[in-house]
Amino acid sequence: MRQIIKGGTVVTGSGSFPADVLIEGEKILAVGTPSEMERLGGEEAVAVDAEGCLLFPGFIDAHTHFDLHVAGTVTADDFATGTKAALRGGTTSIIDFGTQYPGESLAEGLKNWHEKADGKCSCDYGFHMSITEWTPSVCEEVQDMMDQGITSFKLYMTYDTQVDDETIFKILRRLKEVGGITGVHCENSGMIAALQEEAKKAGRLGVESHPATRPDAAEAEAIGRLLRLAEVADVPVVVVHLTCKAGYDVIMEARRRGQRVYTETCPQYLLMDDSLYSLPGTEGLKYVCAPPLRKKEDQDCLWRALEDGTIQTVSTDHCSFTTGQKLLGKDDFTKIPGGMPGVETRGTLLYTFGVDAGRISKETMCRVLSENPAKLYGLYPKKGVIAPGSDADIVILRTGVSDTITAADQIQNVDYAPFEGTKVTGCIERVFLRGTQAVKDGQVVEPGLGRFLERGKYEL
Ligand code: DUC
Ligand code: ZN
Repeated sequence: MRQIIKGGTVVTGSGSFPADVLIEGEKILAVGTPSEMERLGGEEAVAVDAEGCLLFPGFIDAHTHFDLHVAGTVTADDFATGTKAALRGGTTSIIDFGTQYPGESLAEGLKNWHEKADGKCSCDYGFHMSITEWTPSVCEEVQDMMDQGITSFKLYMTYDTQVDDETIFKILRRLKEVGGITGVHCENSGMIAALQEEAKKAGRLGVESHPATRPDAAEAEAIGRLLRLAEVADVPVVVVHLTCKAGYDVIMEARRRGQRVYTETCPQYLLMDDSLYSLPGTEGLKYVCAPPLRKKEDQDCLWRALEDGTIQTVSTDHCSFTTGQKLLGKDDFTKIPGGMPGVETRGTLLYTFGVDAGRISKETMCRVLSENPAKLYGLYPKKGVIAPGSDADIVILRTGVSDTITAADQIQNVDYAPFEGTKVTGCIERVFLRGTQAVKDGQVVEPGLGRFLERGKYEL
């Protein structure tokens, strides 16, 4: 079947222009003026009106945690609800974190994640693999992962999934051999453990102790250590969910030494600050994530870095828990399951508070949500660009509207919305997933079409 999206403005990472988009089956056939489309037989195609709208390549969220066991509970969103919510928010591909649980091989971890996801997804999906135990056989398996489309990995410097410096270095060396890349959760776990012990001894068990025991220095120190390890191992790395200026400065210093460092941040770190942990009652628990929310100055730094290209991607770190689950830690802040929902609102938030507010251009929005993650995670140019031959993953975003984010209206399987009551000025009107109009008038009309992503090596 042929379809034509008419009258919109096509946004790319390097410029925007009015154009019609002709789709044949799952692919984009042509992008051009109405007369060019006519020459290609666009007249006979099913027309979709996008007059006055921006057309973005389907957004890619390279940081989700669906169906993950955390702190004695399981995330509220599984792959069914999570990817449906993602799709509604304009995200046509997610990359979740498959995890090697204690005693498992990477193959077992991957098998578990396929079982959780296969047949349930509403958008395309892939996995990074979190390596938590390093043995000679795991070292061998890294190549098998690469061969199966798992071309990116994840390491934690904190939590019970953490790996020590020697292990990080060995893994980085191995990734250099196979051409893989890893994202790293950077926080100094020893400093955090000692601060948590102090807070508990002093009876400071409330949620305010969460940011106090995970200071920005803990993040900056771990970033610095990682980057020195990566310098000697001679490989690029990805610093995931950067929250603060202190960490940003360390990354810039490494780049000045000549290192290749990729950086991701998330909407919550751009738009929320640590005053939320002082809300009355148990409200503050909803905003517990790690690293924690920071200060206004940190947000300003992150926004500037997005626009000047020194931060390359915005993902969500979607890791959702209901308010009931959050209450597991009401008497002890170390027991609050960490993470927030966000997969449904990333695009409209970035448009409203980024593009419409004049902080970033729409081309930057395209780069950080689509083009750069596609390149970094081996999906480009199949994904990440509206161009002939690419998958017809297209977001039709209507601007100049007024909408309000509410929990009552969301697909995310959570009874609260972190951005409850926030007014947005753009809405995701339609979303095409490989040529199928899967979202119409803001509602998912074709769920369950997600397919496992074929990924190559990083190319950013
Ligand atoms: N941070 C969170 O808050 N939750 C899940 C994982 C992470 O890094
Ligand atoms: Zn995460």
